Amino acid sequence: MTEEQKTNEFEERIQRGEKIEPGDWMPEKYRKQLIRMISQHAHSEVIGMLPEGKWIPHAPSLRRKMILIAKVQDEAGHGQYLYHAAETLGATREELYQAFLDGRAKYSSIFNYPSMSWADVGMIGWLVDGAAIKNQTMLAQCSYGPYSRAMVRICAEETFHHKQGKEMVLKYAAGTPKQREMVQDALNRYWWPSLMMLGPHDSESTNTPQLVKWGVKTKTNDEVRQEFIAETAPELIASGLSIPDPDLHEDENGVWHHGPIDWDEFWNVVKGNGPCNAERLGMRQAAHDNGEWVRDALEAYSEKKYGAKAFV
Ligand code: BYC
Repeated sequence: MTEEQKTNEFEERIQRGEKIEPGDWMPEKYRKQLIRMISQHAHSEVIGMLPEGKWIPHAPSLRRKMILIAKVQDEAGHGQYLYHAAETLGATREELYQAFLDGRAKYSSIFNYPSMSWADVGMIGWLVDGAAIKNQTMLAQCSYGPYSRAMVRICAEETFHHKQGKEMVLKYAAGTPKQREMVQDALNRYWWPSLMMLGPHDSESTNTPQLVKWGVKTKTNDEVRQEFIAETAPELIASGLSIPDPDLHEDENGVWHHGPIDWDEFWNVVKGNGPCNAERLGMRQAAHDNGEWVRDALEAYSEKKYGAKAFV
């Protein structure tokens, strides 16, 4: 079959709703797009442990500490499933991770904002995990089998993360004046970056048309953002907190409208100039360097015992 015939057959499979599996023929662009997206997603999960992980020693109770440790551990697990999914496309973990450490690969903009108080932990759970679930529920329908299956499990776990965040914020919103002030401040800082994390406006989203055509995404960035606002805004308003957007309102048809998003800020963060880009990558690099002896020891053990390289 010619390349064109193979591509037609591939696209017909996608239109029939079939999953594409690792050994199947796929256009090179499809493979590259998936490696890009899945590895960026994996890096986001790994770097996403930092803003919340920082607060583990400061948790106000053992219950909150246990929940937060479990959440952060889940993010490490998500990174692992996702690196595995990317490996099924022929990429190696080492090359993907190196691109991340070198700053050549992107990761989610949201993790380049600081977590400045304990209330941020709750707000990240409600807003960041909430936005992530909206995007990832869509990706669970993705045409690539391993990614879509990873998303089903990840979404189940993210749902717990989302609920713990909402529970925390609602409690503090109804708590002491200081607690209320802390969650309001967290909302003021995290609202806009949470809208931005769902990707640029559709007119700037260069990858969406191809990804939608190949069933990787089933919705555009703006569609997912709209769903997120429609679900989250009424609940936040009901909690008595104030969303930092004077233009935000629901029209008579139940459609939510928001004020202008500062896309200059978004692109600045994506380009590496956000408030925490350097700190986050520096911490990942240090953790990677500190773990070198573990990787070396595993490799030496595996070489000796099995005569083969261990994948760590
Ligand atoms: N940050 O054409 P577009 C989590 C880039 S982690 C940085 O719309 P696409 C969690 C984009 O890569 C959640 N860069 O892209 C973890 C592209 O540049 P390249 C992370 C961004 O791929 C711990 C360019 O802008 N979720 O849940 O169609 C604790 C043009 O964009 C961002 C995922 O990674 C951004 N926010 O759509 C708590 C999900 N947005 O690569 C929670 C998987 C865009 O062409 N990824 N860019 O040089 C996706 O669904 C899609 O990649 C996106 C962007 C919707 C994010």
